[in-house]
Amino acid sequence: MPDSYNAQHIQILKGLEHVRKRPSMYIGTTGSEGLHHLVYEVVDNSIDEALAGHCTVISVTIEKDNIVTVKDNGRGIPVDLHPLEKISALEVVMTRLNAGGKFDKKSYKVSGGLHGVGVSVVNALSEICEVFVHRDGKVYYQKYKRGIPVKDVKVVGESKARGTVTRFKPDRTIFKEINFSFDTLSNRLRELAFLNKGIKISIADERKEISYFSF
Ligand code: 0RA
Repeated sequence: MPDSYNAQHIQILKGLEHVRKRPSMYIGTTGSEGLHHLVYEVVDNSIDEALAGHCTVISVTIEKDNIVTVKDNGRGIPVDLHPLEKISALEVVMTRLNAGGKFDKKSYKVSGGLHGVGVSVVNALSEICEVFVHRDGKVYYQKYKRGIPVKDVKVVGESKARGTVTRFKPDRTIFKEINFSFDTLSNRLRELAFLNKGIKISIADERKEISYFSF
């Protein structure tokens, strides 16, 4: 159904465009708070997976150039092809507003205080975003520029592990500054670790010599 695919595709582009035009509607500010909110949004998805009983470890790494990687050992975002739309569920989650990580959101949002706007908003506000899904013995991968997939989801390797790795670089044309604060992020993650006992949460800062915390 190429027509409906096109209609769907246009809706997705419109959604991403709206996020980029009115970012504060989705993340509050384009200052430091909004910037850090991107990380919380991604981490929240992993916490949801932990609350569903499938994830025990979450790690956050601030890489050089203010690229953030969030890794969890959950089931991995589903990658199966949508029967009608013929695109991967991963692509749907990453590009469609409100698709979120979970299809039933209400029961999961316990991890605290955020709008829960979904990872597609983070994707739309990132210059580059990449997702690696370890599932069914394989590593699935997709890359996005400003929220738009560069290619279809593809298998890039084999893996015995399970989980999701989301790596993103905030778009400096959207944010006033893209410098992440290790203190701000580690304080928030410490709180999340306290609120969600049983999940191992850690943060590393590769911009400096060595800064690493585990909660
Ligand atoms: C939807 C369904 C399933 C897992 C997830 C979403 C999921 C999302 C995120 C986001 C970050 N980490 C995540 N881990 C899992 C369950 C799929 C299944 O039934 O196997």
